[in-house]
Amino acid sequence: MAQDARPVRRVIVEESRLPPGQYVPRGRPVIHYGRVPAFKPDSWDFRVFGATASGEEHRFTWDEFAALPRVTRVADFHCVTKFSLMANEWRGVSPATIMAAAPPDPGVRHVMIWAEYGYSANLRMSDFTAPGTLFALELDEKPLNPDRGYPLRVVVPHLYAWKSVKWVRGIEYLLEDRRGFWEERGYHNIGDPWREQRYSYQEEPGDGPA
Ligand SMILES: Nc1nc2c(c(=O)[nH]1)N[C@H]1C(S)=C(S)[C@@H](COP(=O)(O)O)O[C@H]1N2
Ligand SMILES: [Mo]
Repeated sequence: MAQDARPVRRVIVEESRLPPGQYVPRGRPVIHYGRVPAFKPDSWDFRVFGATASGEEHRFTWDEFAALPRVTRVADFHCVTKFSLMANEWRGVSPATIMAAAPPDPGVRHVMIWAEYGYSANLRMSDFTAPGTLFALELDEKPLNPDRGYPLRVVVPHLYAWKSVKWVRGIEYLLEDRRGFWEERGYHNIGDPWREQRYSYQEEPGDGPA
């Protein structure tokens, strides 16, 4: 075990806070819509498409993606159904690394995260590039479990967890905002747990696509 990492982690745990209306459950719930997809490394790819700077799609194979530099982020995780998972140690690829390899057009303001089976979630560029946002390959020093998104998920700790897309296969740069899977089904377009932005009826002008 990496004993020297523990004191650092304990400090961060003490600083984590629970947003309004949330609770810490027993155990660590796993939730998603549909089945857990199989991972096939030979056909797996990660595509960056939509409004890229070059106009071309950029494709990473599994070997290419797995070789990208990784960083660690300790963060909490807030599901809109009100449980929170505190102090998860994620390790993975920073959005900045993806954007450097496949830059967006200067007009891009939003990103759609795409997963297996067509699950999706939209993010403002400012949320995508926020310091906590990560393409996670590991949780608590191990590869993700299949039901937590293996091999790759997004974590956006400062937004409700439906935006933390599991089994990610790509991103689409958007010149105009568009709703993802849950955002189309009554959930808030932004989803800030500190402001309890749970449902689309709470949206104010400017929070969502016209
Ligand atoms: N691809 C995909 N990602 C998903 C979901 C899903 O249904 N499909 N559910 C989201 C929701 S609502 C939550 S709360 C978290 C749950 O993550 P966990 O299973 O690791 O706790 O995953 C999110 N990511
Ligand atoms: Mo959720």
